[in-house]
Amino acid sequence: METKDELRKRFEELDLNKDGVLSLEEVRQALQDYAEKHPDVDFFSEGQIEAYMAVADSNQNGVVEYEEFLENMDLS
Ligand SMILES: [Ca+2]
Ligand SMILES: [Ca+2]
Repeated sequence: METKDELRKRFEELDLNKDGVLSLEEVRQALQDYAEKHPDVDFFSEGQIEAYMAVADSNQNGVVEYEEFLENMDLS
């Protein structure tokens, strides 16, 4: 179980342009990194990335806020 500090750090690493939210492009990058680190995952198709984004972005404003990241993104 990660601590909140670690999750915050993870979020900031994923937030490449440091605007405080994760765009589709940043989520795509995060999923590609995840796939690289997990041999059982080949890659994420564009459809999978969009589906993931749709789940993570629960208020549907097109970006993933930190609160949504905490609730929905269990990348580790
Ligand atoms: Ca960002
Ligand atoms: Ca959102």
